[in-house]
Amino acid sequence: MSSDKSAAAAATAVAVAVATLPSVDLCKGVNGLDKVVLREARGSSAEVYLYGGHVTSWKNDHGEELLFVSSKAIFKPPKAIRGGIPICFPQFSNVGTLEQHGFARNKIWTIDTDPPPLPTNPTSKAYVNLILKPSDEDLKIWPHRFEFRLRVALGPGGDLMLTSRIRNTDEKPFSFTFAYHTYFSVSDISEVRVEGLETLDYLDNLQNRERCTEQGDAITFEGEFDKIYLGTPTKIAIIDHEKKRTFVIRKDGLPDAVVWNPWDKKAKAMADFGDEEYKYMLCVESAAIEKSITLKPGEEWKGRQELSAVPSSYCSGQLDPEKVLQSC
Ligand code: TA6
Repeated sequence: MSSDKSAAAAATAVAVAVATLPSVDLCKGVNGLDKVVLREARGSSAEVYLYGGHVTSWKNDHGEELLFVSSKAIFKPPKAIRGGIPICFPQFSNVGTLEQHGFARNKIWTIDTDPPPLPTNPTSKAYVNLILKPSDEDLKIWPHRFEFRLRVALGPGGDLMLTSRIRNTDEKPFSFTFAYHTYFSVSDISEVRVEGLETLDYLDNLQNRERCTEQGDAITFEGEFDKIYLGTPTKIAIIDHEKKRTFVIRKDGLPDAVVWNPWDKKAKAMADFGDEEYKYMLCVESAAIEKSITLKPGEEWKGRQELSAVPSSYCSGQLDPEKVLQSC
């Protein structure tokens, strides 16, 4: 085929591809695990593995990766994928008798072809619905029947929305704790500030969950950090000065927020995490931990998180996340 013809064919292929954006593609990922790729017309994208209902990539319309996934992450059940957005359910951390962070993050989810309607942002066409139900094996570990519906959606502006709906399909009530354990990619952890958690009470995971009160300034990082902030505002901002980027987290039905960085020693102790990688990630997790959620038979809970990445020309001096939000 002459070069003119092949150039024409390539152009047509792109035109067709662009014409079919936004798009949702089911394909094979690492180790042949099924994943869904969401693409938006302006170029942003996201990837969700059916293994764990786990978002492993969120890119802006410049193709820049906004989430951290370790170069040593293991994409092989039953090990949870190190990075992206693991889902902690029905238990956060070791707050209970189950395995750390519960079992949802190491189960194979399925595509939900007929989900009940969910009032969403009509402009978001790039989304996928996943569902998790307990197997007989799971019921031996956690004897409660449930339906966990997860919608992952990419907005036209590149925002990433995760909406969880958990329904009690059993004959008796059950309680759970929950977190979107989001790993944000940052340029240099010592150059990052978190806004919106000032003066709040928190449980310090490094001090036997002792209850303390945060000081009045933005949070910065100079060592291992592992705190559960209680009753936070619905908006939190992560300001990455070096990248002139602000992540804005909006959350609903998730009163708490966990902030975690393992720093050097913990980093070395984790086999699926690079020794220096603690410098390039920060977990800020929308969560429901302090008060567990109890569902009676037939009841449903909803927990939603919306992530935006905005240029933060307003960072310096403009430390009020509200102003940052108004500006984006
Ligand atoms: O969310 C913070 C935390 O509970 C930390 O205490 C640390 O254990 C982290 O999660 C990672 O947990 P994982 O089980 O994924 O190694």
